Amino acid sequence: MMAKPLHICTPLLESVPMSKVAGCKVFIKCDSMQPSASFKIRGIGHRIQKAVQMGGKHIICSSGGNAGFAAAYAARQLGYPATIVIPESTPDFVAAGLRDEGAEVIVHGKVWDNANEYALKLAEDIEGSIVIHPFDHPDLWEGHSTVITESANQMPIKPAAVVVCVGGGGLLCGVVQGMKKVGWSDVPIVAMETKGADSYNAAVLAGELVTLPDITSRAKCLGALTVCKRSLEYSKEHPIHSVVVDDRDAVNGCLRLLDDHRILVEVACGAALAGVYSNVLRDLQKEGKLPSELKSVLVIVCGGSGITLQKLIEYQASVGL
Ligand code: PLV
Repeated sequence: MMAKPLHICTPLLESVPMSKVAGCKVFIKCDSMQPSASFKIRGIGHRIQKAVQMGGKHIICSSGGNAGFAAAYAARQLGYPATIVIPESTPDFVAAGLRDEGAEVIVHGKVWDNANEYALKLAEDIEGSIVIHPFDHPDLWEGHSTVITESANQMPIKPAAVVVCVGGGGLLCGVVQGMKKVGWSDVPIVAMETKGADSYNAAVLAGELVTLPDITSRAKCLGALTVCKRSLEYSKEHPIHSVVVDDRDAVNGCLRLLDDHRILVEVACGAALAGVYSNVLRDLQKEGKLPSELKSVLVIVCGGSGITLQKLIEYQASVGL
């Protein structure tokens, strides 16, 4: 029997301000309320519970921050040591938060991909260690799928589209799988990224995995140089519209959500919010990619710990808002 999940059931709210912008009912799934501040605990929690059942004794996780937060939280809850490897782009206050969760923190490399190489090497020297990948593992996707199965129970009507952001594609894989489970396989997904972290869009356009030369977006948690293979395969099995916005749109999404709902999220999450606030849905409707009338839309508010009010104000100034 599987142990009790480490994630919580988060609120699903009808957003009146966002509905006004989109011209249809917008529901937000508030995964920023998770104990680790993002959806990540769903998949990471499930993956770690299974891994320790199989004999894992020490959790190692390479992360832009949030997968690490989830791993550190899960390890502490389950009573195992955790080592989290983060790149230099992860803010210091996130590293401090990880240490407060009881994890050992190692800063290595410029972007997540460098931190991941280091984590894999580290694992060779720690007996009983298990390396938790932040976006590429079937157990992780299984855990992430609960964001949809839960939403399906909470939504008064079936959505006409689901909006979600894409980093390495783990959340996207979980969303597709969850949608399969609840009979939403016909519902299009709008997969949002920022310019400079658009590895999914590059892969979809090329029809094969593409490795970006660098991550230049402020949305560092969308910053996987290459997405997971499964996410690209799903682009051929499920209706998915890949959309890239500017950092300005993503930061604007964060600012608007804060004013509209008093919820503070990372720029990574702001990319998904731009789906509504930057009229991406309306543009897709105009292009005939989404039905001209949408009854309702579900937006996954994935959250993120790498943000403070001060940092958001700095981002606001730096993008000229
Ligand atoms: N962040 C990963 C990868 O970073 C991490 O290690 O935390 N929204 C937030 C707030 C996130 O933290 C992430 C992933 C995503 C969205 C994207 O999820 P994914 O990677 O499953 O597509 C480099």
